[in-house]
Amino acid sequence: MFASSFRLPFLALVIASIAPVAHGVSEEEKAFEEKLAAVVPSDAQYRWQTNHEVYAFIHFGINTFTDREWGTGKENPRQFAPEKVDARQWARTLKSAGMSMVMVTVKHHDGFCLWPSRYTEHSVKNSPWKNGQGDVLRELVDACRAENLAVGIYLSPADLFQIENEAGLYGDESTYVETAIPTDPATFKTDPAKGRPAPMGAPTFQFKTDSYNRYFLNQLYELLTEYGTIDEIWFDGAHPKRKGNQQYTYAEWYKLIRTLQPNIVIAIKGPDVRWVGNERGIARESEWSPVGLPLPPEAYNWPDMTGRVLGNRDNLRNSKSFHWYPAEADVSIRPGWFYHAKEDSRVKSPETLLDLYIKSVGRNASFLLNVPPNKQGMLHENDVASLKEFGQRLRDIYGKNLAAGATITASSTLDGTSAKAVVDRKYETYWEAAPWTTPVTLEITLPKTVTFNRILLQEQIKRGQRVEKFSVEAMINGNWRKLTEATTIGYKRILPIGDVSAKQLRIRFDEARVAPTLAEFGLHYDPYQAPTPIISRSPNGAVSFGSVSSQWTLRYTLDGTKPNPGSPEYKSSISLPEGGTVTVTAFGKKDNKAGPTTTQELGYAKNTLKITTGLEKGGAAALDEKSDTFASGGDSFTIDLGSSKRIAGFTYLPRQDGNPSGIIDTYEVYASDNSKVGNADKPTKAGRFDNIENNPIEQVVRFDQPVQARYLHFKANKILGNREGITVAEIGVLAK
Ligand code: FUL
Repeated sequence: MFASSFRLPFLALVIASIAPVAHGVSEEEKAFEEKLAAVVPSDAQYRWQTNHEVYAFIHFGINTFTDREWGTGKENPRQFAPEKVDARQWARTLKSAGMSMVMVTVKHHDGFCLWPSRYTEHSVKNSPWKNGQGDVLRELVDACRAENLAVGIYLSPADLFQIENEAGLYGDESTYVETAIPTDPATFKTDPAKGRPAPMGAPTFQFKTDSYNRYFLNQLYELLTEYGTIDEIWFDGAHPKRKGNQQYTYAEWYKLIRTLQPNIVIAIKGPDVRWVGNERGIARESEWSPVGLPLPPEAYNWPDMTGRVLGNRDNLRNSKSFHWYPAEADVSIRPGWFYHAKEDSRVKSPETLLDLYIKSVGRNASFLLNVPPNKQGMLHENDVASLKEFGQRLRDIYGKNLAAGATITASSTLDGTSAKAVVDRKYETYWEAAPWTTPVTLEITLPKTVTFNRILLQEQIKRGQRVEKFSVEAMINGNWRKLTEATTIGYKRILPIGDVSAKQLRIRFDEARVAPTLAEFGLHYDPYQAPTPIISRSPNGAVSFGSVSSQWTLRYTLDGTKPNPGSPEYKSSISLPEGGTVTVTAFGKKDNKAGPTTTQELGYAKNTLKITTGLEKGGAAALDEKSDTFASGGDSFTIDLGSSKRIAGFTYLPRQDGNPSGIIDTYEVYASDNSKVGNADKPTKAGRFDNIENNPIEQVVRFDQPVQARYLHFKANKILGNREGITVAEIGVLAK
């Protein structure tokens, strides 16, 4: 089964010996490189990076019960009604997936609190769960301590309850006054300078602040003084709604947080951990932890950094200051962040999770994987099964280093460091080349020939992040062959390649800031690689499944159930003019073991639909079954089905190029036999695509009941950005 030699499409023979190149670096550039190499993590960041690679997000709250992604703030606490909250089951499962921390949404944008805060009635206190005596955070903290897991907290700065309710504090235009934290809840509004007794030994604070920030600071105080050590706090930047020009007094928040929990990291809207820039769990190919800022860090308010390139030399040249700002890649195990029963069959497979592990942890980011509990307050069995298998495979693949026992020689070594350090399994120790000696090579001779398909490298981040360009070669049949090349390493880099068998390897560092450094080198083998089936469809309705290798069979169903080894085998494209729910699973030919599954809801064949009004620019692109093209224009559009047909709902794929402009946020849809919408018509469906800006996935909307109509009229009441009108990558009309 193991390939005896190397197979990659882009084989390149590399010159067998490397001639030393004079390093013509100007003094000015040297000084710049030294400055960049000196950007290093704080103690808290170092602790976080070295302890937390894969960890969990738990999105749980009112939305779990209303089946939404973003709430409204107008919910009733009585809607929070889990049958039980089995935090022990969450913690055990997450532990089995190899996770080290659990971060829970104690307050999401809707404002409902999962702990009994003294400063609001909009919390578990007034829910039927445990007759108002429960505290989700307490249960989670206890469960995590029992499983030796760290705890993180997501506290949403946006707060719809405080916006919508009459006595709400958010945007109430109150004045900034002397405030004691913790404030006496009885005099919160009348005498905020009056404090309440602090828990034993806890510091107290004096701030000058308005009522919403007072509320927020007091909640932070409760969370950071009553639940033991908290490792990470997460401030999201999203704002479903704004009011009264409410500002956040970040400097006060950070001061309170750092004083109460000196080892914590402040993530996203904070200086310690950077949002990777998407909600797909994927870091950049070149992910730099040192970034440049236009202001000194103390004066900065940490906007999202979503650019394709961050932190390379040219990007940093004009920066006012430099800052260690490592990336965290977040994604949900399901399409949404909160639990929705309809997504039970769309749980990411262990293969997909392993792939995301490489694209996050293996690209110098951490992997924050969301697993949402259901209405029972439990993790669903599909999520549990996938997580357990993921954890098992992580241990199998990365638990053992096939490069152990190797002999290493370096072409240049800084005094006091040693090439041996890269296989000593101690992250603290490292090898480093002498300054300005690139290209530098590390030659690795293994005790015996091994087969591998994952190459792992780690820089010692106390030395900053330095490597800018490197390649890995193997001696194959007497010649050095390049296996792969990349730019950054950072805390960890994993490079996936095809199977290679070799005994001698060479890492060639071509470019680095001052000098390359390496703490660990590993070779690993992933025997599980299974293809994730890709569903594609042509405009005439023919459906085909891609991504099969000869070792896998694809089997499918059309009724929403999971394929089994008896389901029909895919041989050639299937004609589905009316669409339906298509589910495909890859099965290993040898053992019939199920691999990843993909599922998609398809509507009428796109060539039976026509855009008759709106989307003036490239209207056909909305119906071309290509996700990378999009149509745009206007604030409404009409689809003609040709004749009156059954319509069960629609699908909307927002533009996929990373630019949110024109994405529909709030809509009305009218199904009608008239080619125009009349004034008296009522929408068949109206709503908001929650969180579509950050997570622009396909939206599937079903009508309350199927209708019979020839036209579907879409009206956007709110779109994101606003330069080119509505944008639509794909629109579909569901028959079933
Ligand atoms: C986003 C939020 O708006 C989502 O609801 C979710 O919490 C995600 C992790 O962050 O920006």
